[in-house]
Amino acid sequence: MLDALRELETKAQAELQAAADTQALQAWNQAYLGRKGALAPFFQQLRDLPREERPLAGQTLNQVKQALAAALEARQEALKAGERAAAMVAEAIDVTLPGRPASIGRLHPSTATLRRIYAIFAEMGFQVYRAPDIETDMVNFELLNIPPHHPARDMWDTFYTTTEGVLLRTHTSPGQIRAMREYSPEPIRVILPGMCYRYEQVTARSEMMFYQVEGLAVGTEITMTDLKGVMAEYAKRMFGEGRSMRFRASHFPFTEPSVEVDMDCILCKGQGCRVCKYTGWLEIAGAGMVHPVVLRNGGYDPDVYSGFAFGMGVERPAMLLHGVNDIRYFFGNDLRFAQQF
Ligand code: 2NL
Repeated sequence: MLDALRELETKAQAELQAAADTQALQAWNQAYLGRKGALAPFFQQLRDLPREERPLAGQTLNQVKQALAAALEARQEALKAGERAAAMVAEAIDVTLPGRPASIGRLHPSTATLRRIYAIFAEMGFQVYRAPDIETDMVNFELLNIPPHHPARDMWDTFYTTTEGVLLRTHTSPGQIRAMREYSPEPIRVILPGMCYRYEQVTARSEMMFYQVEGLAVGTEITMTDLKGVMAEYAKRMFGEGRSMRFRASHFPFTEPSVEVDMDCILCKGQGCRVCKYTGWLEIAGAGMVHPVVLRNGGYDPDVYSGFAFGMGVERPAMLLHGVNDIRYFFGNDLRFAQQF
């Protein structure tokens, strides 16, 4: 029996060293140490041995069993260490590689254009005034000399809230009323940027939401030549030297007289092309001298004070400068558009 045991141990040890993964180790454990393993019959045989042979045989049997169990544990540890070492090599990270740069984004094309406009007017002494997008009918229309049922309201139809008389502003002009009321009787020079809303068929040329910038100067010595100089300076700074200007008579309820401000077409230099509809001129703003009624609504005595005002879109100059032919790109949320700026 002792010889058979020794032989079994040698065989088991050899097989154990050959076992290459945890599965093989488990199989080995069952084959030798398990309840139905190769060692079990020896315990059976022990009982049948003559009394005097039993102690030595029992001792040896236990030694072999313990030796095999210890060898299994050692082999398990060795395998695990090997797996760890392999993983260290396979999953190694080069901590000296440079990191991936974080994407910091960029300004929306409308925002970038707005900021250029701020900078130009800031140098002419205009400060930026902010006003709410949600307005009252009173400030959006009535104080701007547009009474209920005035035909001009058709042009400025908008979105209404469920609260009577509260709506989304159709222009930034109501903010100018707020600026005048805050500063009168001090003279002011402000520009007022912001989103405006119109109940409008959306096309390549008109959106139902768009940015607008309005300018307003109120003081005791302000004339239409100031308006013309400011518009000419803006056109030059925004679109380049050598711009010519023209004023065409127009009408707004809140200015008198009112004009449309044109500059020579920057694409064809006044020769006539598709962009200027073969007129040689591009409209860049609506403007005029502040109507006396509006001056009074803002808190200024029209017999003492005068002022000029202008209003212009923001997407339009961006389209001209960057050759964009459809205003819907601006709020279409397509990054491929925004990333070109
Ligand atoms: C346009 C025309 C304009 C104004 C806006 C204004 C504001 C006050 C008083 C007088 Cl508080 N005028 N704003 C004046 C003339 C034209 O905008 O075509 N905008 C896109």
